[in-house]
Amino acid sequence: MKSWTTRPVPELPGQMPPVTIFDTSQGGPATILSAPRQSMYVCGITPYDATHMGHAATYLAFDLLNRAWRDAGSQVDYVQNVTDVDDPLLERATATGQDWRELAVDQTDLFREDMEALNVIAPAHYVGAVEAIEWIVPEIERLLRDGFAYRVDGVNGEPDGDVYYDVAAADSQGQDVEAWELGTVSGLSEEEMLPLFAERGGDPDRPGKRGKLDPLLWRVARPGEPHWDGSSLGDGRPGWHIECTVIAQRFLPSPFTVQAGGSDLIFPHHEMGAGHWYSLSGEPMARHYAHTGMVGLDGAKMSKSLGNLVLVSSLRREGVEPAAIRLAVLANHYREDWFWTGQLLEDATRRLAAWRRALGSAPEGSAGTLLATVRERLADDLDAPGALKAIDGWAAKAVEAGQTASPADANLVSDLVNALLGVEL
Ligand code: 5CA
Ligand code: ZN
Repeated sequence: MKSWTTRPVPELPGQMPPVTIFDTSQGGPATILSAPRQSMYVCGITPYDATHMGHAATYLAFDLLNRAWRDAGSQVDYVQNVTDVDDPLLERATATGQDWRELAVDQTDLFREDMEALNVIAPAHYVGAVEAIEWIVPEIERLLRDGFAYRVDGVNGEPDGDVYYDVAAADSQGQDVEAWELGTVSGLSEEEMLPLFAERGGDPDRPGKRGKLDPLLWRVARPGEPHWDGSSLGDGRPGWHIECTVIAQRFLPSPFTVQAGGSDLIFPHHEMGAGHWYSLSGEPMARHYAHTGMVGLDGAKMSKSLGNLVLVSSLRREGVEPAAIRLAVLANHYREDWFWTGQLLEDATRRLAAWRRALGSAPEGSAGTLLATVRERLADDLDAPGALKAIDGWAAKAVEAGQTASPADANLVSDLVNALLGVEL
């Protein structure tokens, strides 16, 4: 599927130190080894509604990592999916009487526009679930052959043949530190997993399953549901976790550097994806697993199902400058859960104006120190709020200094804010 256009990223003198990031599977900070190539998969949208501030915050957080790696001189292999067929999308299309394909295309187009407006570096591979089905089918067949998956008979008029992942068969029970076992990514106990599994698309009580936490790999065709040729699996459509696993596997090395998304994806999505990957390859999926906090509005998680949304596209239509939206989001640390407010946007707009004003009186020799501080803040678990404060400090001093404008320093500050934070002054 087509990606979006990346705006030019200025080159800076010197380079970013190695980045430390909070790794969910390690339960603490981990330093990402420097390497000529880094690779990242960020779970993409399910396109049944427009991009809200929560989605934006997740993609902006990992855009900082992408920018940090590039500044460290690495090439970044970045892949993102679009879950362009799944239950919530089909349910929304049925409820509104729209064709599900049209809904997905419209919302994906809008997402690309939002990402471009927010100056998010585009993934090299932006891949839809539908276009990945032909790659997914043979992988599910392989899981069946290797004893990591099984077919379930239908009850109550349901068709036979849905395929599930056999968690117990795949769980290597600590035989090798690199191997996957249930809990490798999330660190959760089975008691903690069960309610999350049911809440987040799983079907713990489906009759015929071997284990309650076994996730769906292939759903055979039901009347009125879209379906594709599944070869020996029969017509149907893929489960959610195998979708991301196979797309990542197709375009990224094994293991790749960072598997990323919102904290709502830690379990079951990234847990099961890592299991699928290990069962298919005998290697860990990713070196690190990184997750953003949840953004809320008026006391609840912002979500399409609750309908409490602030949309990037609505703010843009109201004439809000995308750079201000970007700064409003970056004023929060990516791992925190936080609430969107109008105040955040007002503060960001003021901050943007203050930074722009300060460029006119950039003190001679001030930009190099600021560059080092911003790099140091971002290398420390993507501390964007700390980076913003450092730039505020610089701007306040510049305004105090008054007349001593240095165009070279102004240029470097403008370049570093653009290259590292994605904000054009
Ligand atoms: N298509 C799947 C991932 S494969 C999905 O979760 N789609 S989504 O549209 O629901 O979310 C897209 C991305 O935004 C995911 O990485 C998700 O973790 C993140 N996300 C969703 N809601 C929020 C929120 N309120 N705050 C922060 N991130 C969020
Ligand atoms: Zn995903």
